[in-house]
Amino acid sequence: MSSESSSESGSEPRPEFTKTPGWLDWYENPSRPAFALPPGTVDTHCHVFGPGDVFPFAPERKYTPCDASADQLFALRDHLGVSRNVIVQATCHGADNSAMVDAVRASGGRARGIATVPPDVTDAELRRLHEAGVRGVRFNFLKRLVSSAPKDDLAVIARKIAPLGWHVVLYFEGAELAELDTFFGSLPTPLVVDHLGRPDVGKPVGGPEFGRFLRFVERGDVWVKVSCPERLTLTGPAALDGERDAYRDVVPFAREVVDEFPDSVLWGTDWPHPNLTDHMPDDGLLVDHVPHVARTAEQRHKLLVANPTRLYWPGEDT
Ligand code: 0GY
Repeated sequence: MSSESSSESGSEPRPEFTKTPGWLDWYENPSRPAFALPPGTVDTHCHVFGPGDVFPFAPERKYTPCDASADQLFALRDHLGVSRNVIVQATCHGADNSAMVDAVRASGGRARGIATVPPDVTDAELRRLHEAGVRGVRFNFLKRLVSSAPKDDLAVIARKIAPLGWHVVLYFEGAELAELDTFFGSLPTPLVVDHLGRPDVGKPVGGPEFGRFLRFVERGDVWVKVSCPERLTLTGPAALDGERDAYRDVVPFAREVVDEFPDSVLWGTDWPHPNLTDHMPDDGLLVDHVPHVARTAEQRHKLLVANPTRLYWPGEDT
């Protein structure tokens, strides 16, 4: 899938990585969005990759990405008009949180982090991560990203992080919820679901699969990221008549969640968009997707500012 070698250009040998064949790099010159994000907007789902020669990718990774550094993330943040980020540990870094923590620290208080930790993580390590700005851990159930996700181990991790006031970020496919639901219900922390719970947008929004997801959210203490239309879409990014309303097939699913649970939704870019295979989104277009799914100013304020601030910077006025 990918190769790794070392170069000895300096005194220290530094690893060099070869990207997974077919890898799509992030979009270099995103358009300026037509929609102005409100001040205080938080991008609650983004990643950093390496750079690989500074923060090597994990031996157990399932893909080798292009580099996507903290400085490049912060440049995008400023270009889009985002105020703050939540940087989610990417699976290509395994449980070595160094790149993510370095980025959170480099943000000068303008980022929080979501870590990956093993079940034997020590309280001292969790305290170190908390002090750096980490506020949650991610449990990933996608087999193409992680080899296994043993529930017993995850339950141990959840019990360890609960006293810190952290939450668990869940990444699963919509069809898997039936099997995972009971386990999720047993976790002692708030839950944050990635990418609308990854519905199959080819199925009806009023159908049983998405209905199950909505009932799961309804139980409470569950937040939903209204993110990744570019990953969920079946019809692609085509906008009609030059309008900037791409990813139309995802809109009914996102609207349903925003309308039903306006106080529990979060927004994120998913930059640098790992593992996309057919197109790389223009991040400016992703911002312009927002008013199509959150149709009132009040919904947008909650989605972009008030809700993520409550979760990641509690106590701050919005
Ligand atoms: C995906 C999506 C993601 C991958 C990762 O950690 C990761 O590798 O997060 C994403 O950004 O949510 O389906 O590959």
